[in-house]
Amino acid sequence: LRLENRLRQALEQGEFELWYQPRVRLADGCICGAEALLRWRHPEEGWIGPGDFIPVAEESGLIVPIDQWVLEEVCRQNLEWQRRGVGEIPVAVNLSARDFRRPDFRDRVVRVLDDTGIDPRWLELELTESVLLQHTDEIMATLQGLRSRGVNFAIDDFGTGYSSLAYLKQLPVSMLKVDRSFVRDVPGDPNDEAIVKAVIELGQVFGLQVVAEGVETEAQLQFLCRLGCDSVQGFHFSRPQPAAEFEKLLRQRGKFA
Ligand code: G
Ligand code: G
Ligand code: MN
Ligand code: NA
Repeated sequence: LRLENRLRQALEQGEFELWYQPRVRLADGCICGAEALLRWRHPEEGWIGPGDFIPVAEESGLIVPIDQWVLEEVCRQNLEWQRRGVGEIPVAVNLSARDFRRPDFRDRVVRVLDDTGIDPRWLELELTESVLLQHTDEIMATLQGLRSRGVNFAIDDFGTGYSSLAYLKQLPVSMLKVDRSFVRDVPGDPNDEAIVKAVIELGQVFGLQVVAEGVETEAQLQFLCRLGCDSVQGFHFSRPQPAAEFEKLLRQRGKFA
């Protein structure tokens, strides 16, 4: 079976699962958010990560129904955590450029919000800079429409694409996520140190939260604290976890000391 057909079947048969990685606020060490990351539980091959199937899903357009499922599942799961008193945190969803280019994208997100009844402040949508390269007016209207409903946006992998400062000023985004390629060699690499510092300052100038990704060491953490980064994600705190494991983390270690 071609991968494309197999992916369609995987969606129909419920073989996708979301794992959650905490985002930790540096001011107090609390878990202040999570990012949902897609995994495929393949009956024969075991867990398959998004790197191995997202490109085909994007090419074929299947990413649209897959990400629709992701949005619904994230809202459902987050509401369940809220109802059971586990905690209230915003959960971020990764979206592809193709999602944003669909004319019905905004209506579909609004429908998920209305159907689940979740407060939109608990949903964050991650977009990459590639989203902004085409159909800028339409994309801007979509972002503004959802922002006016209370949905927050983050620019993912920030620094690796083509963000112009002119866009950044106009875009209704509230968060920049520093790509982990820039975090890997700090402290130490003077270029990466300068880039991370510049993104944090950019965030401060534009009133945007800055999240550093891929934090694996105490030295990276200290460096980011010193520069005034708002929050971090990375293996130093936690790998992405299945929902039940993430729930334990939220209950037991709502705080990383
Ligand atoms: O989980 P991992 O680090 O392997 O993710 C690799 C890439 O897959 C990341 O760039 C991430 O943005 C993307 N990705 C993960 N989950 C989803 C998803 O639900 N939808 C889309 N469109 N991309 C995702
Ligand atoms: O592009 P995006 O930022 O959505 O990618 C998230 C990916 O980064 C996920 O596949 C996740 O598993 C991975 N990731 C998260 N934290 C770390 C980390 O500390 N180190 C490395 N190498 N990868 C990480
Ligand atoms: Mn992401
Ligand atoms: Na990223």
